Amino acid sequence: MASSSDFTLLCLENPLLDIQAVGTQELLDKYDLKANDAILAEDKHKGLYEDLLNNYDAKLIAGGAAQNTARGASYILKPNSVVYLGGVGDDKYAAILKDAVKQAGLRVEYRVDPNEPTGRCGVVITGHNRSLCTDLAAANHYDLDHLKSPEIWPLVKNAQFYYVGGYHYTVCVPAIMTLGQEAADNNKIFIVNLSAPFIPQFFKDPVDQSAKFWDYVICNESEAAAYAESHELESKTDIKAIAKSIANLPKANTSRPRIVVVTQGTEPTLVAIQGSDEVKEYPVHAIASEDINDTNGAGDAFAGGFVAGLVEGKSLETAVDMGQWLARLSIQELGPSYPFPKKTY
Ligand code: 26A
Repeated sequence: MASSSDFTLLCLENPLLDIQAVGTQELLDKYDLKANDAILAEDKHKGLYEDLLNNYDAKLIAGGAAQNTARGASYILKPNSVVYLGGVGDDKYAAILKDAVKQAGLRVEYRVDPNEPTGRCGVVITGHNRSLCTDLAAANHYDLDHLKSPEIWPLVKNAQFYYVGGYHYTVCVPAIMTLGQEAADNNKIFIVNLSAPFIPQFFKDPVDQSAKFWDYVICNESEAAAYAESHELESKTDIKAIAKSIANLPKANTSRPRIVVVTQGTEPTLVAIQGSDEVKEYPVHAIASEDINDTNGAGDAFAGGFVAGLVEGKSLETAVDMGQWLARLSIQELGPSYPFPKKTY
């Protein structure tokens, strides 16, 4: 039986199936992809998925950035802690996703679209880089009706932490605003991940509209730089200064300061706190290059560990360390996955 303290973390974004293979520069060139990037598929990319499956021995792996984070948080937290929302189709790809999340103990409440297939992300691995190319399909049809439905809204009301993947800014801004408002009105925690440079770059208006609700912002150095660029901040390269600027944006719930966490690959993770001049640095746990399987989902895993730390009421320092611990585990696995049998922090 679920109790009211269950499902305290509610996550929202785009459930996707990753079609992942080790590729070549030639493959990247063929589809005009950068080695390390995340984009939405255009017509010229549509052949990528079949190409990966037919010619590159691609594997099908559960993906979707915030779904990876939600699986990561439930990997750490006690059972029945995390619920994830997003849109899928009524097909075999959705069945693969459901199987994968079950293993991690994550509850999913999908909006099932009868007319659209489940979204796919083509993942081309070259060395330690990953190029992500997403065809959102059913994930693009997530809507406020689902969030506010009699089955889902009680889960929203019950949760104390909301985690929104930034990729959802391309899908359903009203759902993001509704969760943000709900958090601000009830002193709950609203966490956003900026997800990819194109989000603060091309979705600037909805990003800015919801910024007042952000209690925690998680991003990496290139997303921070893209934010600085599109917002014409004074420094476009000083990541500490950018983190401080985001931390000091106006905030709806003034009872706690905003916290901005910037990961920088193997460089130290930065933490800026609203109203504070100091930006703290936390070194990452080093990992031997030969132990890296691939970096697909490393940032999502960091977020999963970090958010699990917040839910468990850990200190900021411990939460960052939990993020780095989970990221380290995930990059040793194939795609955005975690080792089983489970390891404990
Ligand atoms: C809207 N877009 C582009 C996306 C994504 C996405 N998840 C949600 N929306 N593009 C890539 N991903 C996911 O990111 C993970 C790695 O961080 C991939 O599915 C992959 O699992």
